[in-house]
Amino acid sequence: TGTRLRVLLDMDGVIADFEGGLLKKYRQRYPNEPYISLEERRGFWVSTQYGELREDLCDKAISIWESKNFFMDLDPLPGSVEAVKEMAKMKNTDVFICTSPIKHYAHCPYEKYAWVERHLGPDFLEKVILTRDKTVVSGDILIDDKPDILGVEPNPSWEHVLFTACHNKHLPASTTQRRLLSWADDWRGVLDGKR
Ligand code: BVP
Repeated sequence: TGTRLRVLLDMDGVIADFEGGLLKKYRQRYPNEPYISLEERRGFWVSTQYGELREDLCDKAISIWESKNFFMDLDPLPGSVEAVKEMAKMKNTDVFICTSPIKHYAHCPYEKYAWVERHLGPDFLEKVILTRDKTVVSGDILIDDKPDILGVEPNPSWEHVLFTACHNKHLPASTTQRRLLSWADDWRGVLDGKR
């Protein structure tokens, strides 16, 4: 067991296309309101950037991901499902999906499980970790598109590998934080670097 590699995979922005799903449903619901294209996205919090565009657009953006079927209907990001399934079959490798549900809990937690079952299969339900604090979860690697992952544990066991997303691709290259550019990038190499 000590020789096994434990990989934690974020869901929104890494496996599931949260940004694409938000923009699509926002434009459907508010066709006459301004929006932020994926090219123009900056900063992790979509709601903050919409609020900067116009004050009332913050709540309008939030209304989209608080709606029923928002999380269920997210498309997988290109190559994610294939990569996750292959990773989970690798020797000496334990894969978990580590995702933060929104606090409006009416739909999101249920739909995250349903999404995993639908796209990754029922066996993956064993691997779902819902937490608002990823620093208390132990692992060797956390692949996540959020640049700053903070919580009560100041020294998490995992190395955070930043998954490139529309909102973080303009950030200056870090000397300390490794990146995975997409699922077409060398994710096997990232894992091998920790074995
Ligand atoms: O479930 C997503 C949506 C929500 O935060 C969660 C991010 O989880 P991880 O990817 O870190 O696991 N979320 C919420 C807001 C604003 C709330 Br007010 C947002 O702007 N972006 C966002 O992703």
